[in-house]
Amino acid sequence: MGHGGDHPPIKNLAFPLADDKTSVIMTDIQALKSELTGQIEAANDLKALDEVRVAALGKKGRVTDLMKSLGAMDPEERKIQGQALNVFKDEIAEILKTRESLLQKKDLDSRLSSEALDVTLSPRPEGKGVIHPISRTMEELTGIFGAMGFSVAEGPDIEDDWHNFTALNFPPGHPAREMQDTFFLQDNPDSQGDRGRMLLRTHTSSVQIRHMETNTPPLRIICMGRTYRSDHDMTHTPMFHQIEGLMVDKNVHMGHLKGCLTDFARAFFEVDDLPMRLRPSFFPFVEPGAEVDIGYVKKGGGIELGRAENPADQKWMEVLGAGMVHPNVLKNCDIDPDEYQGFAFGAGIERLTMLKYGIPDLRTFFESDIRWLAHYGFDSLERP
Ligand code: FA5
Repeated sequence: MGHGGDHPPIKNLAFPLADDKTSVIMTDIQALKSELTGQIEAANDLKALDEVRVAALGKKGRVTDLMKSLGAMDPEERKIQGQALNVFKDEIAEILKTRESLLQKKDLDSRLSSEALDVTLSPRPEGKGVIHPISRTMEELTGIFGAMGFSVAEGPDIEDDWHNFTALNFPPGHPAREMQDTFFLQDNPDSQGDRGRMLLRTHTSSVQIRHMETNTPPLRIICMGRTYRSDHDMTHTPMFHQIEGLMVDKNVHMGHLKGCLTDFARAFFEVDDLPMRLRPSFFPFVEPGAEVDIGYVKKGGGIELGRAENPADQKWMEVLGAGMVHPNVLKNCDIDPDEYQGFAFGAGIERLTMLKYGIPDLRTFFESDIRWLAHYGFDSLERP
C-alpha cells in the first residue's frame, strides 16, 4: 500500500472504522478521491480523460492497488474495507462517466460549429463544372435522331476483324482496308480466323453489324462512341468519336436517306434552309455510296452555313459519309436483301462540333486544358 500511509485518520466517514489499518485505508481513499477528482476535472479532452481512467481503474491503477491490499486483511476487516472501497470505486467511475459525457458533448458541439455547412448557400461559380462539347453534341444528336424514331445502340471499342471489316464487305486483303489505319491487338485464341483477330474499332459501322446480327428489321438506330486510327496530324487524332446511323425496312431508298440527313443537318446546325448535296463515293459497305456536303457562303473573312443568294457563290463542305446498305452486308447478317433495304450514314463527332461551335483545332479537344473547357464547355443545367 504505497500512498498516503502516514496521513492521520479522518473523521466523519460514512462507514465504521475497525482499527488503525482501516483508518489508514480510509485516509488513502479520501486523499485519492480529491486527487483523482482534480485530475478528472482537469482533463480537457477524451484522450486525457482516458489516461486518468487507466491510471485510476486500470489493471495497475491506484484504485486497483487499493483493492489488492484487501487480500492481506482478515475477513472481518476485509468485509468492511471491501465495501468502502467498492463504494469509492463506483464513485470514481461515476465522476469519470459524467466528465466523459460532458467532453463528448463539447467535442460534438465544436465539430458541429467548425464543420458547419450552409446548405442554403447558392453554388460558387468558380468551382462549377461544365459539360464537354463532345458530350453536348452527343446529347443533341440523341435528341434529334430520337425525335425521328432512332434509338441508341452500343458496341465494344475492342472489336474483332469480322465486325469491323469482313462483315462490312471489306474482304481480307481488300485494298479498302488501307483506308482505315488500324491498331491491332493480340489475337483472341478462343475464336477462329477474323473473329479472333482483335483490334480497336476504326469506325462505329461495326455496331451496324452487331445490331443486325441480334435484331430483326425494321431497324432504326444510331450509335455513338470512340473510334481509333493510327493517324496523327493537324486534322486527325488517334482517338476520335463517330456517330453511325442505320435504318433497315421494306422499300427504303436514297430519298429517305437524303430527307433524314437534311432534317438532321438543319436541326443540328440550326439553319432552316441549309442546302445539302450527295456526291458519289466509295465505301465497301454501301451501294450506292455518297459523301454528304452542306452549303456555306464566305462572309467577312469567315464562313456562314446556309444557302447562297447567288448560286455561283455557293460553297460546299463534306460532313458525312452515307449510302444504301450493300446487299452483301445484309446477307452477312442473315437479312434478305430482296425483301429489305437500308441506308446508313456516319460522321466524325469532333468535326460536327467544331463546325457548329467554331472550334478551330481538333487536337485541343484532347489536351485537357481547363481554360479551353471553361471557354467551350456548357452549363450543366442548360438543356441542349
Ligand atoms: C467512315 O468511317 C464510315 N464508316 C462512315 C460511313 C458510315 C459511310 C456509314 C457510309 C455509311 P470515314 O473514314 O470517312 O468514314 O470517317 C468518317 C469521319 O470520321 C470523317 O469524315 C472524319 O470526320 C472522322 N475521322 C476519321 N478519321 C479521323 C481522325 N483520325 N481524327 C478525327 N476524325 C476522324
